[in-house]
Amino acid sequence: MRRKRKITCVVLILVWLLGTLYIFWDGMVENFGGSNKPFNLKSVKVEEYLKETSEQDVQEPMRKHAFNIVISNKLPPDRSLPDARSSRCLSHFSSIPQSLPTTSIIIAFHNEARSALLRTIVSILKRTPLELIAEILLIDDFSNNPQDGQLLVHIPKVKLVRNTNREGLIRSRVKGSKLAKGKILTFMDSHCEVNVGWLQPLLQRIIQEPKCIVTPVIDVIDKESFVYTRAPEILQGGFDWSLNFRWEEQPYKRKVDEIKPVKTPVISGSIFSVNKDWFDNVGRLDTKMDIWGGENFELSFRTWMCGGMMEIIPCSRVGHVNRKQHPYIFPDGNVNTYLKNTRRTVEIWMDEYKRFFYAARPSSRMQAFGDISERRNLRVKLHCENFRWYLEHVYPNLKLPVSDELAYGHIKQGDHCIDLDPGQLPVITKLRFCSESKMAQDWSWRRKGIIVSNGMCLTSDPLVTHDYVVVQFCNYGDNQRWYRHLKQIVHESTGLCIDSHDSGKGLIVADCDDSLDTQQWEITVENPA
Ligand code: LR7
Ligand code: MN
Repeated sequence: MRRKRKITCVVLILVWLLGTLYIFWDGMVENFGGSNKPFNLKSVKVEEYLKETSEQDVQEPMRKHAFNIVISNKLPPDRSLPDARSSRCLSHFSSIPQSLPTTSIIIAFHNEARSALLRTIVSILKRTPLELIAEILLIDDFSNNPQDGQLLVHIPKVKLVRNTNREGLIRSRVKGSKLAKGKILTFMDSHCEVNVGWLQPLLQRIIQEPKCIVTPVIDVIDKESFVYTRAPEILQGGFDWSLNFRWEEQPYKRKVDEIKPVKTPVISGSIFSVNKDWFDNVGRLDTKMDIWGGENFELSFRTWMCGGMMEIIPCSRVGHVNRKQHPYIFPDGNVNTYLKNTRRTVEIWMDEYKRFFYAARPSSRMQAFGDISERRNLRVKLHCENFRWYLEHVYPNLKLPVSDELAYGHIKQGDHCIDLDPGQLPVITKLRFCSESKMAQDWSWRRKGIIVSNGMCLTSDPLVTHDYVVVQFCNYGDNQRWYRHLKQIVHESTGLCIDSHDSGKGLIVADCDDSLDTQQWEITVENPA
């Protein structure tokens, strides 16, 4: 009997000790780099806000939100998270200067689960020094129930704007960016949980590099269990030629420093911080894109090509609920919308490399993508580099697809390109000012020797077309085969060279003479790897 009591006593003391230790440790971790004025959950009227879990939700917990709503509703809004950073971030953090700028945190949402949205906000208030938050700007993208946002406005820092129509995530974020008061903008999905000390490393990096768009490591909150799992910090964002986003190893082999910022060719898009002035200057997001998709590529290409950069900051971590389906309706259909947005990106930024996207997704050619002239003008105004520069300098490990092309793109002399007017075949080729958007100037030189634009072949036929270089239906005959000699383009059967000296009339073939400027041709991409 006495022995039993003694054991109970020891067990109780042990439990108490462990409990105290846990609370102490948890508090230490949570407050490290967190708010110096602890956030009080009582200021949020949680019970008023959270909805009862309905019988239908219990039956089909994944149906409404594509994540488990029953589990989400059960978790406390201020749940603790494991500190996912490398331990070396702690010493790094202690050297962060005191004066950091404030940020507006912009959260667009459409019919988000209340428990998930609330947890996003509470996690921010709990793990961020309040003086660094200018505001938490909620953009309600015309959710069915206006109260989803309205009931949150009494929470410290929270402001709400409600769209009067469904605008989609892209226009909603741009709207938020225009209203924002902070020097830095931080965009975030409505089902995230920020981790300890997440914000300071992002802000600090932007102070050092004002044109750098930064993202945290995006940890994974499981859509079924809501378990928080740390993601590896050494990965960069990449893509294949269908423009599917993927995580991949960094290209260099040397030992990676796990707390150093990682340059990334693209960002995933759900969470990022950016200097507001730079964001405004570089063209925010493409507001002609609808609902969801593609905007992270457009932003990434534009940022890199127009003088900025993008990095993943390993000491900053934010969890995001990854899911497989969209839980909301796309008024024009999700495939159409995704393809429209992606085609805009491709047509605005990818120059002659767009051929690889269309080869990977032939059906996308049928998708209308609207007017892109404003975005093209922006590209000119900002003196952006071309896509080839991007591939060489930012994403050298993206392999070009295997193809039978020896060269492709513009065939040019200075700023003039081989071009043609539509008309009855054969059509005489001309030299015109180069233009990225003219399909007729886009040539593909195949291994067989043919040079093709729009399915027509460059042809010289002394008997029929005299000296003129024309385009004709492809017949793969001798008259349609060419080879490269230095910078000249030589007609295989006659040994004559394409020459532009009579450029008013059109391009001709003439005796090859390497000293003539009118026979020197540059091609945008030669011998692709
Ligand atoms: O019409 C809409 N209006 C909105 O306000 C549609 C959506 N939204 C809101 C929505 O409530 C959410 O807060 O926009 C936010 C993003 O929508 P999600 O969560 O449905 O998108 P996602 O997580 O599948 O989206 C990824 O791709 C998007 C492309 O447009 C965005 O860039 C997301 O931020 C991005 N998330 C990730 O990249 C996570 C990592 C993926 C990997 C690998
Ligand atoms: Mn999301």
